[in-house]
Amino acid sequence: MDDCIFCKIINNEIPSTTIYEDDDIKAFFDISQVTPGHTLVVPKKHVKDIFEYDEDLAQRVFKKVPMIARAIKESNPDIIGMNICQNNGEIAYQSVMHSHIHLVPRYSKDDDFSMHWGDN
Ligand code: DGP
Repeated sequence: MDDCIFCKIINNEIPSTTIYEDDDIKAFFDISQVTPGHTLVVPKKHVKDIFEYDEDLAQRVFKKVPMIARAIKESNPDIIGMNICQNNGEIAYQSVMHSHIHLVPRYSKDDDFSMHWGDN
């Protein structure tokens, strides 16, 4: 998709801090870090939202999420939990119309960030 910012990141036309990549997905830091390490898992195939996945794509994308979540958690002993969320449709606050899964690490001292997922 020509005007899709995540397609451009996948094609390396726009830089990103990528923590994992394979044939099916790219995982990179969200530009607006809710907490440090906030990562987006993005299918390389352009699908708008959860309603456009077929079963094969869903299996190939979502099965990678636990592995990436573990890698993020293991990167910092202060990470003791994680919010995993996907917004689908403008009504659900999806702002980039290329499907993605948010992985938001939660820290033992999370009050320091004064961030509560869903407050904004
Ligand atoms: P959502 O609101 O669920 O559609 O989340 C979209 C996220 O995408 C939002 O948290 C900010 C992030 N984002 C938007 N543009 C860029 C970008 O150019 N680079 C990166 N890394 N993240 C972006």
